[in-house]
Amino acid sequence: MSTVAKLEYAEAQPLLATLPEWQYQKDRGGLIKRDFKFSNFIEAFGFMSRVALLAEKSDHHPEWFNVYNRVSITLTTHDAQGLSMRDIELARLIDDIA
Ligand code: H2B
Repeated sequence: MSTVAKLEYAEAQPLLATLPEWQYQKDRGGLIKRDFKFSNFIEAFGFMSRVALLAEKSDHHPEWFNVYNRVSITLTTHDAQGLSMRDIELARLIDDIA
């Protein structure tokens, strides 16, 4: 099992300031969430497909919930039991796609 450094809130804060669309929650050691709304299911699923390819490439995977045109994404690192740089990096890539 790989070891990934957990970001404490104080370390995460300046990084989170660069991701204003993401909400930090201290649950499960730290996580970030963002909600998306698209015009229809195909748009939402297309977005999810693009995120899935990036996630697989970096071996870091989102937790998400989709209903029709809405997608809610939670990013946290199980291997770190909280937020890590992997979540920050994936959030940036997701923002670029959205
Ligand atoms: N995704 C997320 N979000 N957190 C992890 O700790 C994680 C992951 N670990 N994707 C990866 C896969 C790990 O399980 C594999 C074995 O590299």
